[in-house]
Amino acid sequence: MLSRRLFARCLSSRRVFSTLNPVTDSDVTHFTRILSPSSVLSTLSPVSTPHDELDIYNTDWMGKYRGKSTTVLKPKTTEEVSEIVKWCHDKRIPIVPQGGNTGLVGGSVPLKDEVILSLANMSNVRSFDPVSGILVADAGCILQSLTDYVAPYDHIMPLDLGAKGSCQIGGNVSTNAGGLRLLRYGSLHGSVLGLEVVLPNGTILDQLTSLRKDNTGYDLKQLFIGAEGTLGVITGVSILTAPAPQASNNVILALPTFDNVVPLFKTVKRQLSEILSAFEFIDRTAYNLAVKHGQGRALSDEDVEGAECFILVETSGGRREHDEEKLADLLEHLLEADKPLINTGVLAQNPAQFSSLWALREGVTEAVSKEGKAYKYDISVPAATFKQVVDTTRDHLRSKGLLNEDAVKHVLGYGHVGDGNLHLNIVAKAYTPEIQAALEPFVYEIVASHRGSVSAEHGIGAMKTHALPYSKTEVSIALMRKIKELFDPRGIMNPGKVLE
Ligand code: FAD
Ligand code: 2HG
Ligand code: ZN
Repeated sequence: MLSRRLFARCLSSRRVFSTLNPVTDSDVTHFTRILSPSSVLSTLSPVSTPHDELDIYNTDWMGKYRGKSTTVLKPKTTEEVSEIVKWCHDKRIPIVPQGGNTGLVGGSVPLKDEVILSLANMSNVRSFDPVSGILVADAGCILQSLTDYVAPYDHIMPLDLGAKGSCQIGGNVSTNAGGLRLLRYGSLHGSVLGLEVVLPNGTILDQLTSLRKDNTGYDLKQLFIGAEGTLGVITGVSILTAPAPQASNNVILALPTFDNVVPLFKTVKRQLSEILSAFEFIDRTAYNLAVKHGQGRALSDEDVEGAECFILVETSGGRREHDEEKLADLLEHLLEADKPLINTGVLAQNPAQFSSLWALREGVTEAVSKEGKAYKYDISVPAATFKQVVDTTRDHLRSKGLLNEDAVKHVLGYGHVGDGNLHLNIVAKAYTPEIQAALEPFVYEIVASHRGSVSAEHGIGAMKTHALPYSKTEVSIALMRKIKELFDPRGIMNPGKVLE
């Protein structure tokens, strides 16, 4: 029998789709007329793509969410996007915009048989000004390729994440991705200067300005940052890149107890001040999994002995000698304190070691996916409570008899201490209703008890629509609904995502 909550969700999903239509053969015929042949994949006539060729578009990165779309469209220009959206608007056909499909909340794949509008063929840099650092690019540009593009001009992208090799800048903006550089460069709400968006009726909204300052009324672009494709399709992004640091270094610190994390953060902030660029947390279970699955080079047994958790500190500054001296002073201070906050620190000695230490942290998500099926809770809670949240969740699963090799194998935490963002991962043998029921609303109630956020940086997608009230007031949700209604009265844009 369906639980009441599941039943309510089925009803609301039925309501969202009740006025929408599936793609037909005649729609596909129309798409083949307005797009080049390679831009239309459809199991329907007259294209008849084999079903399995659509699997990668219908399935999310974790293999947790699966849609049943018959049709994937891959336009090459903003005008083509506009024509597709206008047609879908007129025919009331729902659309899921898709970037690199690395999202972790089920937002990038259909709930049913929506058209998938992939931005993969829109991957040109439109302009770059090496003086201001302003980059204007198609939404389908892969983050790593943009990083490579600006590197010869001594610039870096203001964001970096483990999925950089696949995720697209349009997807990053649509999810308001945080990542590993937020501590230094702030959120995309600050670094995105302008957007070009195809609205749900096909109109092109050109706000692709490259102005640092523009106080001309409501800042509409902010609404699309983090909208997860529910208000329109982002086709172009203007973003402020940062001057590349002249020197970067990193160190992994092994801590005897989690209790030292917050005092350590205070000390590191004070001592490194302007050169501190990342302060990332990995608990022992996360570290062990990263090592087990070959992410980065393991520290020596001696270095990890007695460590309850690890902190990766990165510095980025203007003068190598100055930065190295500051980092060395910090390590000395930490190790020689009367009551040391750390057991040891492993400092990168060359670029390969620098990358390898980062790989230990960035590779946790990949390692977790190799270990099993992950339930991911990307939450904002006070940094001092990270361990307590992980432990309480583990104890709760144990009390339900679910902590064993056949159900939940590991409960672990890692994330961005500086941003108060914990990634609580529950690694199971398989996704099951029992584990799901044990985790929710349990985890969301913990978050609410800290007045935290149920989504710090990954978004709401399909996963957390029901959990929105744990972090947003009724008044806020009602306003969000009005905004959705204003932009998309027919409800064709990514239905069932963000709002139920
Ligand atoms: P997709 O997954 O394709 O889409 C995500 C959402 O955006 C969907 O709702 C989709 O409909 C919408 N969308 C995509 N493109 C457009 C567009 N052009 N216009 C309108 N809507 C669009 N996230 C973080 O925040 N920080 C991290 O550190 C981080 N690390 C990760 C590491 C790994 C290994 C993985 C797999 C994921 C990680 N993520 C992280 C999550 C994910 O990579 C980000 O959410 C990323 O920004 C998604 O980009 P994408 O191009 O893959 O978007
Ligand atoms: C990270 O910080 C990402 O590594 C992914 O946001 C987190 O997989 C996760 O839970
Ligand atoms: Zn993260």
